[in-house]
Amino acid sequence: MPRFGRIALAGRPNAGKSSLLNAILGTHLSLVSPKAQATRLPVSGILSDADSQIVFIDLPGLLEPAYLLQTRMRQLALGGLRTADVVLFLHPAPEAPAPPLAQLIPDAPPFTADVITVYTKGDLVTAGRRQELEATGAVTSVTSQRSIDALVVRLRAGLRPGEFQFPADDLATQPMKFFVTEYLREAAFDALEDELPYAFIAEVDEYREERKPVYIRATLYVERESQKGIVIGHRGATLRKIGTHARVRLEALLGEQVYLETWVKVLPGWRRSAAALARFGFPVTADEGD
Ligand SMILES: Nc1nc2c(ncn2[C@@H]2O[C@H](COP(=O)(O)OP(=O)(O)O)[C@@H](O)[C@H]2O)c(=O)[nH]1
Ligand SMILES: [Mg+2]
Repeated sequence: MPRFGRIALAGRPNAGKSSLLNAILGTHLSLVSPKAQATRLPVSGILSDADSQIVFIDLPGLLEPAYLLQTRMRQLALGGLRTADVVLFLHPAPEAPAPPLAQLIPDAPPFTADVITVYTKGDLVTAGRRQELEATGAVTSVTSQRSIDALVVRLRAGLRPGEFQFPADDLATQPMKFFVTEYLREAAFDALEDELPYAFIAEVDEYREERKPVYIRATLYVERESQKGIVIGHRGATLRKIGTHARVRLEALLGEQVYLETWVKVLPGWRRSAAALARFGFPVTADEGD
C-alpha cells in the first residue's frame, strides 16, 4: 500500500522554511531571501519515491499583520496548518529553545496535525549545542545533506497509508506562471532595498510555451512613481538584473531557454486593496467586510 502525507513548514519569518523546502527537494523551487516575509503565498513541493509521496507546503511566516496583504498571508499560513497531516515548526537553532507553536498562533482554529519542532541553521551553533537540541527536536542545516536526509527518513516513516495525489515525477503543484512571479519577487528582494521589495509584485501577462525560447511577458508593479524609477535603475540596469535573476531560475526549473520581457507599472496602494490582492491570488475570506 502506498503512503501519502501533507507536511507544512511553519514558523516565524526568516526561520529558513523556504530554504529547507528547497534542500529537501534538491531544487530551488521556493524563493529565499535574507529579508523577512519574502514568502507570501504557500509553495508546494512534491517528494516521491517508489512507495511514498509527501507534499511539503512552505507557508508564509507567522507574524502580526500590519496591513491587508499581511493579514492575507497570516490567513494562508493558518489555513495551511489546518490541511496538513504533520506540521514542521521551524525555529533557528541559535535562538533555541523554540516557544510553543501555540504561542505564535493564539488565533488559530484548532488543528489536528502532529507538530515536530525542527531547529534550522544548525551550522550556526556548535556540535555540542546541536547534540543538546537533537534531544528535543530535529536539527537541520541546508549545508548538511545528512541532516536533511535524516529528517526525510523520519518523515517518510511517519506517513499513513494513502494513494499518491500527484504524478510521481511532478515536482510542484502550482503552474509555471506562479514561479515566474515568485522568481521575479526573489530578484526584487535581492536587488532592492528597504521597503521597496515589499511594495513590489509581479503578474504574468503572456506565457507562450510553444515558442522557442519560451516567451514570457510580465508586469512588475510598485506602489509609487518614485519606486518605478528605482526598479528600472540607471539605463535599465536594475530591471535587467531582476529579469536575468528570474530567467536563470526559470530556465533551471523548466530545463529550457526562456525569453523574459518585463515592464514596470505603478499600482497605488495595492498591498491594502482587497480587489488588487484578489487579482494577485490572495483570496478574500468569507468573514471579512471589505
Ligand atoms: N547559515 C544558514 N542560513 C540559512 C539556513 N537556512 C536558511 N538560511 C538563511 O536564512 C535566511 C532566510 O531563509 P528563508 O528560507 O527565506 O526563510 P523563511 O522566511 O523561513 O522562508 C536566508 O538568508 C537563508 O539563506 C541554514 O541552514 N544555515
Ligand atoms: Mg520563505
